[in-house]
Amino acid sequence: MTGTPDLTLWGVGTSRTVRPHWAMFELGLPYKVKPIGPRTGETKTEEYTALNPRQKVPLLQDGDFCIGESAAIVAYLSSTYSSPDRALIPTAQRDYAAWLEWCFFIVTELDSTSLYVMRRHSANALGPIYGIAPEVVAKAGEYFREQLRHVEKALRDDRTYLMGDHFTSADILLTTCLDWAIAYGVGICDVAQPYLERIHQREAYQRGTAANVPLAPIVPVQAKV
Ligand SMILES: N[C@@H](CCC(=O)N[C@@H](CS)C(=O)NCC(=O)O)C(=O)O
Repeated sequence: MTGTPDLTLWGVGTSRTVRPHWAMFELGLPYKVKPIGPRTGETKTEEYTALNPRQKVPLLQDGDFCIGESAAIVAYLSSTYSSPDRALIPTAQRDYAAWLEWCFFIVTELDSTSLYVMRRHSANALGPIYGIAPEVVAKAGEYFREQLRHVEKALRDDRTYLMGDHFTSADILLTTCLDWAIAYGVGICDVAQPYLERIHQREAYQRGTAANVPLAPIVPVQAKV
């Protein structure tokens, strides 16, 4: 890749939007931010819908190319803009496959099937829209803890990062889920604590989370997310 990329990232304020912000800082990429928030109506405008018919954040524009889905954006940035000094993705074929396995595991088992289900059905989150269901919330929390055993096993081998000594974008996805779980009061496994502390000290994490803060508090104006 030659020249300075023309990157614009849409979306702030959620556990999904923080992922690409953080990846930008890990990769040392300059980018513009369109700080639109969820449930504000800003994802439903004509301009935004033309870019992202799914009307969700985050969304990345790289020149005339658009890509949505936080994990896909992070994977795209990792494969397009990693350099020998700053690489967020393994290159050896089997390491790449293992990285992919972690990424899918995190976004399906930890995010969509567990934490997002909790968010969807909690009285103090999206429950008023999708249905308040305390039993579902409790079961989803239990499921999260159960799935976390796989992470626990991986980190127990004295690994600095999920895949060993090398920080990859799978760590970005995992950390956002662990932060999210803590915010929801779901306990995380003991070995994840020092892991999280290590990651929280990364400058790119701190800058990415700062960049993800909305300019003004998000005021929901519509029903669906
Ligand atoms: N799987 C998607 C989920 C994106 C998503 O659901 N975004 C929500 C906020 S977390 C959204 O933009 N909802 C539309 C809206 O609220 O206007 C991803 O990881 O990017």
